[in-house]
Amino acid sequence: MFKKILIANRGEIALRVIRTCREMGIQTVAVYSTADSESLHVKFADEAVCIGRPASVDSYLNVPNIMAAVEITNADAVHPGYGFLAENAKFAQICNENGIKFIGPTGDMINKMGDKITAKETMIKAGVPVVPGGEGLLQSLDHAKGEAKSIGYPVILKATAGGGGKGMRIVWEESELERAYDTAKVEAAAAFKNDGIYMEKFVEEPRHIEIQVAGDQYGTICHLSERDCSIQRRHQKLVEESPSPFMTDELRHAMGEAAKKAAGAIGYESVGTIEFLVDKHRNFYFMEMNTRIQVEHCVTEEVINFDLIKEQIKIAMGEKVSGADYYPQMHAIECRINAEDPYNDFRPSPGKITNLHVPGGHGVRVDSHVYAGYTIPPYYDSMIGKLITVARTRNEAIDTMYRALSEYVIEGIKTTIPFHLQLMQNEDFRSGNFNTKFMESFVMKK
Ligand code: MV4
Repeated sequence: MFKKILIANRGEIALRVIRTCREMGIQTVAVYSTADSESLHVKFADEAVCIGRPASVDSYLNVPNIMAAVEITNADAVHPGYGFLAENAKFAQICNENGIKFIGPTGDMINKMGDKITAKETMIKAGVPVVPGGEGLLQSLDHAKGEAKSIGYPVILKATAGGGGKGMRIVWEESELERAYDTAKVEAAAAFKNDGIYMEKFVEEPRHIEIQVAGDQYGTICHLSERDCSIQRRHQKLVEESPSPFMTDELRHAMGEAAKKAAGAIGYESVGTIEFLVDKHRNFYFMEMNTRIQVEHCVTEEVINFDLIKEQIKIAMGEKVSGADYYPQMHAIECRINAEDPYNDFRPSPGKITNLHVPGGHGVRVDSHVYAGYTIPPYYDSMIGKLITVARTRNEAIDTMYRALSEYVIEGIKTTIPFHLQLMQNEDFRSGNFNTKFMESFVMKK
């Protein structure tokens, strides 16, 4: 049904979408900023339109410019990728109102999950477990004190317009509450133009395990099992895998059913992800929903042998999902290759790639938009590629990852490859003994 898709994104995800469109016989339009004219997504698309200056607000976030590119190329759908406009309800609405299909959920679904208190209330009504704590906005410091007393310390303050860890404050005892309350409110107002904050019990040393879901416009939702994303640093994921080493068949079933209920509660249409916190007793709690395709979708693709971008496009074209759930048949691990210096606090390291050798061989997948001679611009995310390995067992996937990382040559810039090499040899990582605090105590060996 779609003849031409405009990809409102850049980098590896733009390339990822172009590849699937090619296989489906769909024409592609790339958009690019003046900093990205030499980028591979521009070269690989059937057409390309420059949409503005390097700063994201002038190009990849500039809705009028993107809509103009849609109009001049006569595209009939927009794929937003992740980041940028992927969870912008207004953009989704503008596309759909102009007869351009936004490949994702409706603006209304994005809004229902975008406000965290609304999302939490929806989950409670749907019977999805949420972290115990206050329902609704905190009205005053006294209100916060009362709630914290009944929840029991430690508690966490979160911005209702937040997400992804921005503007959170952990409070260990009442003496810290006033300061935390004030700063959380000021930060939320500055970051999200909405100073609404709420309180939850602070779950200590949780794992971050998310469930991939896919829903169609006929109300059918299936789950595609989990990804473990506990290896993160400052809310940036570094490694993701499926299945989770912490998972049991019973927990997967319970989380899968909860994820379907969560998506079903808003009549979700498209591919999406329900994020859960999982404590050491395997209690799980809804955290938030990502109403987009995610960076780490590839590990799910590898363990269930399924093209999630193709599924997302087919759902947008009005096709049905299968109705069956999907279970991991393999083990996959993804290492994010960032232009950052792991020996120097993961400081960004943009610049020219002078020499490049990409790993290959059995069980190795590389999703990347860079090439020898390419200059990584300093304006955007530092991720320059994803290395994914797949094998029958976790140990084998780790061994393949170590081998592939050892083959990878990227010269001219610093990358996270040395970090991943050390992680693959780390005893706690190898034994699956980790949670979201893992990176707080990880130190690079010289
Ligand atoms: C929490 C939590 C502990 N208890 N909520 C971080 C991202 C945002 N989505 C919510 N986050 C957390 N919420 C309660 N009640 C701990 C985190 C958290 C975290 C979660 C997932 C992955 C990494 C994390 C790192 C620090 C804190």
